[in-house]
Amino acid sequence: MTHAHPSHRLIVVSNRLPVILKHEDGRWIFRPGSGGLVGALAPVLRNRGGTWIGWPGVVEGEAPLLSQLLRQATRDSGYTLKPVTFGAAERDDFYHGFSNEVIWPLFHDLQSHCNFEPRYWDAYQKVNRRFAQVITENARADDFIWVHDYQLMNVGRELRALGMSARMGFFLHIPFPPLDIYMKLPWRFPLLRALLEYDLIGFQTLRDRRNFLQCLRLIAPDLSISGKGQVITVRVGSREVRVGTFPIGIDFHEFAQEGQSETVVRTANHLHEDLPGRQVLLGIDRLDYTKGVCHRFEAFRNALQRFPELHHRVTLIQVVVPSREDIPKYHMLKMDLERLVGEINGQFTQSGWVPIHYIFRSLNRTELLAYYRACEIALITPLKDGMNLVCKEFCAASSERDSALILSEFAGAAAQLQKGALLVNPYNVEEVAEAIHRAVQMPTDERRARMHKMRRSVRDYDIFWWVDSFLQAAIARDLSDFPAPEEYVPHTEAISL
Ligand code: GDG
Repeated sequence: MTHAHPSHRLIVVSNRLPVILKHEDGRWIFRPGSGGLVGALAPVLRNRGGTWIGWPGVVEGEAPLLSQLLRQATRDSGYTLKPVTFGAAERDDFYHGFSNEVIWPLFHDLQSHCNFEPRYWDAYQKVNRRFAQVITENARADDFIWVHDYQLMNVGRELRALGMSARMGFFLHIPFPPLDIYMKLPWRFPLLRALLEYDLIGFQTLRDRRNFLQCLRLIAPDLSISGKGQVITVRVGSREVRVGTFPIGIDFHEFAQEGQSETVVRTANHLHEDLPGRQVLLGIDRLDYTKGVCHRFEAFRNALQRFPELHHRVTLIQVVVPSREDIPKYHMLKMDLERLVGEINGQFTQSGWVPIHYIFRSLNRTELLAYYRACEIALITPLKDGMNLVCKEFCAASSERDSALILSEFAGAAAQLQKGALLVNPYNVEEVAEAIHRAVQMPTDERRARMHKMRRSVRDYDIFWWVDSFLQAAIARDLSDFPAPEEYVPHTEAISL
């Protein structure tokens, strides 16, 4: 594998550092963070040398000797970690406030969930400035700075204000909303201008990039675009900015191998033994209203009402991983989910069959893989999702012969998996119910053919491809080497006028 400019150091910046700081038995310890991003970026950081900058999970004053602890934690990793710290109140307004009560709902098209509190914007700017200061202290002019996600959109502008001349890229992990929705944001123009300070801006899908360019036309009516592939060039006044589409992937081989390991297969068999003769549907999501779990439960109820032959034949296992519970909307969602599970199970349970198994906790890695392996049908129906990695992990870890995927057309992954998944509109509970019915009856040959296509795509466009193509796009001379990825266009029913 090639990595762009191996001689240039890489500075990765994300809201959280890739380690988790914990206070256990009276002392502070670090646990390595898991997840695709760490796994893919760590080798690049090691090869090129570099630094990861982010919040260590504690606020100012909570953990003394933090820098020393971080040095110890990464002694053998081949790269350094630098913490960005701030006070508890700032953290609340920046993270819970602006990031998760303004940008998160708005960028997922849920403007009614937004709390446009002016104080939040001040904290967002301040904390982004703080990140920029720490980057400036640690970066050189010939480094490449790669900033991640919606919490840090302003960092580029703050860096330029501090005189930073290094090249900088930004990747947005969540969707970018359509113009009409973006326009609701009280701080819409400064935020767009801030994004333009990056040299490369990456989105998950062509849909997100198109939305962004439409918004850009508002502040730059003379916008000129060249190229039409994966990476295009936008000239705004005197600046030239590259804008690309980089659908994030997973470490396919790791999931495929671990999915077949003895422990996982044993645990999976054990899980299925409790559900003899059933087809098991699986949902795994963070507690989040964008993941569409309430609509999913309604669709499952609709399926049980309309297709009684499914009784005793299907079970839905829904895992919800606790997240952001101190935000009121998340707390309310938790209560709605519990009420719906109670209602639906109360309505349909019969001796020997409980339709929904609801798990509210996070799973360890073996359990996660065992659920992927044990369940025949993944039911992934977010109302909107940047990509959704759970569906890709399911494709990699499950058995090709027996598995099927029902996927929301509003997940970023729909573009890539459209030839193999049963795509649904998650708001249309009858359509989702019919897809459940169809998936349960799908013959093995069809399952295998569909899953084969999806696995090939998840394998070819994995997390290493993603890192590599982003870093290449930052420096490549010829952008025609970057072909445009597939796009999902909903099927329309022909009408005659
Ligand atoms: C954001 C964007 C975009 C889940 N439950 C457990 C567990 N997980 C892991 C999964 C997966 C990850 O968490 C969830 O990733 P998603 O992509 O589904 O969703 P977000 O957290 O919302 O991520 C999203 C992503 O960024 C990457 O760009 O795809 O659209 O919203 O990896 O495996 N892991 C363990 N136990 C669990 O219970 N160990």
